[in-house]
This record gives sequence, structure tokens and C-alpha cells, in this order.
Amino acid sequence: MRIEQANPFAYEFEIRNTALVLIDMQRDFIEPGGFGETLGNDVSLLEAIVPATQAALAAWRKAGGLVVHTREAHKPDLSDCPPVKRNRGNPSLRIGDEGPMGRILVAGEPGNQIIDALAPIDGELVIDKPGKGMFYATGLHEVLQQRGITHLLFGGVTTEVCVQTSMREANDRGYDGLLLEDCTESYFPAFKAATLDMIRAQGAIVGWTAPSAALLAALS
Ligand code: C5J
Repeated sequence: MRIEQANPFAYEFEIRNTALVLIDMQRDFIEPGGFGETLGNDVSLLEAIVPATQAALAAWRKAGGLVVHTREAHKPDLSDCPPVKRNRGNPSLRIGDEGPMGRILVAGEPGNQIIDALAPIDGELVIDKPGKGMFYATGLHEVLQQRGITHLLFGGVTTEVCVQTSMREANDRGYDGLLLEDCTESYFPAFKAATLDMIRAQGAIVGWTAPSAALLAALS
């Protein structure tokens, strides 16, 4: 397969060696009334990518490709949450505190679930990650290697934090990554734009970007 419209140049992949990775599409970041909104963020920006992400997920499932969902999630006793992550700054709610949808960034809480529109189905990987990047303390690299995965298509939130960190981690581990431009979003549009530019700069120094329509066209 070849995505001709990818930036900065065409991206080639085989479905059997490629996974679609959706980063942290969890209720607390995306739904009105969740943690993201309590921080003063406009979550409608993030909600807007759901239809395109749903379409990409449906097409990828139909093609038979591997799907990986991640959640930014800590153990209930917070033993995997470094104190600096919990204590930094002066937020109204800290990790582990009771928020509008249960304890913030704690596994098993309602706000920590993937939104219904993108809910995982049988056979898909669901990775709880205590860091921003999807490889830190998750064992995911070994799982992907066992499955022969060499290429990763990315969507999810937020572009400049967990998505970019995961793409950079993937790049360092030897994966070719492509970020679906309309399947990722930030609470700060300028940060999204800068991240897309950074990823594909200097001859795809981190990876590629492409509109999801280009993936759908390649799969059709
Ligand atoms: C993610 C965050 N998922 N922004 N987390 O990007 O803290």
C-alpha cells in the first residue's frame, strides 16, 4: 500500500505489518463534564475529530489490521505515578483525586474508559500507560515485535503530548510512523500545527502525516 499524499513524501506500508494506534481517546479528555473541561479546556475541539477517527477505525478493522488503543492510566494505589507527575503545578484536581467522572487518570474509573464511539472490540490491544509515551513501562514494543509490526498509523489526543511522545518513542525503536492529521487534536490549535510540522520536518525526522481520507483511499 502507498499513501501518495503523505507528507513530506509517500508512505508505504503493508497491512499485516502495520497497527493503527489510537492514543488516549478517553472520556476524561474528550467528553464535556470530564477532567479536560475542569481544567478550562474547550473539549469541543477534541470531540470534533471523533467522526474522522471512527471512519479510519472502521476502515482499518474492515481491512483486518491490528488496532491498539491506549489510555493514560495509573494503578489505584498510584504506585506507578511518579510524585513529580502528581505534584507539579497548581491544578484544581490532581491525579488520583475524585473528579467529575471518578478518580483522575486511574484505571477502571468511568472517565478513564475509551469513548463509546471508539470502544475497543475483541482482538484489539488496550494498553494502560503510566507515562505520556506508549512504550514506557508497558511492554508494548515486545508485543508489537512478536506480531511483526514495523509500521504504525497514529491518531488520538493530545497531539503535542501523548501522541507526539509516542511517535518519537516509536521512531527511536525503529517503526515508521504516520500521524493521521484529522484524527488528532490538541486543546491548543497552534501546538497541533507545530507538532505536525515538527514530525515531518527534515525529511520525516520523526515520521509522516497525512489526511485520513488518503488512508481510506488506499484501503478502498
Ligand atoms: C495526553 C496529556 N494524553 N495531555 N495527556 O496527551 O496530559
